Amino acid sequence: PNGDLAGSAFRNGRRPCLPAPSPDCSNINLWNILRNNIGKDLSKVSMPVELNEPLNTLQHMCEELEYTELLDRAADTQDPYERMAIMAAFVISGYSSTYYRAGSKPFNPLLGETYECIREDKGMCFIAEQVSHHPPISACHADSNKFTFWQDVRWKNKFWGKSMEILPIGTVNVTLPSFGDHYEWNKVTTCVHNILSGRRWIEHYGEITIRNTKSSACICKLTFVKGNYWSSNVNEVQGFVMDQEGKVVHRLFGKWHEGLFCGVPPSAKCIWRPGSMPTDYELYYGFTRFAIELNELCPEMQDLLPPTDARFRPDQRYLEEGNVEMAASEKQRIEDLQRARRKWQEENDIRHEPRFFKKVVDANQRERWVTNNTYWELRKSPGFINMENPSLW
Ligand code: PIF
Repeated sequence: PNGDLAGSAFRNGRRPCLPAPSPDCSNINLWNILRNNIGKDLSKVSMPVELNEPLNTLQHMCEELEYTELLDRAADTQDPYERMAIMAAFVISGYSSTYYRAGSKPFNPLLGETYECIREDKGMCFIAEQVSHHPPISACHADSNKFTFWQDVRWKNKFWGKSMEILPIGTVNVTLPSFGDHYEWNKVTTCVHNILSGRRWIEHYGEITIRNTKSSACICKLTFVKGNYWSSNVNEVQGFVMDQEGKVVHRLFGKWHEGLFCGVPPSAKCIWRPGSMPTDYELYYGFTRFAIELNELCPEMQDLLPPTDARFRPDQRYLEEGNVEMAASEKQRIEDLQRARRKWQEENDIRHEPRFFKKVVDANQRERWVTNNTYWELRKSPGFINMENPSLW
């Protein structure tokens, strides 16, 4: 086989497609839901499962790691300016999978829900946990020989009638031990257009600054240009790598769904381009190949994963299998269970403690969630199957 689909499916044995196409959700009246909840924080409204895709926000954070080969490349790049340009490509690549994803939203994980992802092919291990329910906060951490990646994500929603803005709060971090670098950056605003009618589409806009907190040799500024549906600058990204004196060393331009170039056209060099989409992706939630693989539950993993892993969440699994009725009733049942747990904890004055992440206060007095480094140790010994685990569903 010479198609890269067949090649990678063979090489790592991962599934090449979802078990069922996305269900038809044209009967969902989003307008009614939104009208009945005007002025309310939408994260406190239980949404019909038909609006969801069979991935949750923890798995979404993992999707930002589809192009870790860029981090590997950065870790092997001597020149700090070039290294920063590759970091910029990595930052932008994290948005590429959202291009075909305006149709649905991820599952909101239950408090204490986890997700692990081991990618031998990428040399990476990822772990995430939902550390807060209201407001929803997801924390994650990924290790590799070449880099460490972590972030915690919180959103604010702004509903504008025709569109909805998602304003992320938080900092993304990457360290490259080979150079002692610690990169930090913010995320841009995401806007879902035509929420109520017409063809939904996603836009990202705003500025990102990438800093290396361990060296002031250079910084990178990126602008995700706010366009409109008709203009050609849709999804455009522009930016530059600047040295200590403020002199531009590299110019960057491209589109977050198409690729990033460094230099000045026509001699600019392409630093990153997204992979091809799988066949019939429109029928399958617009998932990339990487996204398709995220919720796969291989038999040999069953006994190794904690029972809180998203792969065991029944409503999400039913939706993935195309069984919307069961997905809907299970979502309701699981949410009720969570409400009962919350009530019990409140009555007994118990505060929820995340299992694999701890809260720290950073240099800017902001609360951050970072790994407590217990997940992989416990997985190895005694093994989650030999431990007491929270039962979420
Ligand atoms: C439920 O989550 P939903 C609600 O939080 C509900 O309040 C809670 O009950 P409780 C339930 O336990 C939850 O399951 C609502 C909300 C969740 C996110 C963040 O899954 C992701 O039913 C946002 O959904 C990314 O959804 C959006 O928040 C990307 O999942 C597009 O706010 C939203 C999203 C708004 C949907 C607009 C549709 C666009 C396609 O009693 O415990 O409070």
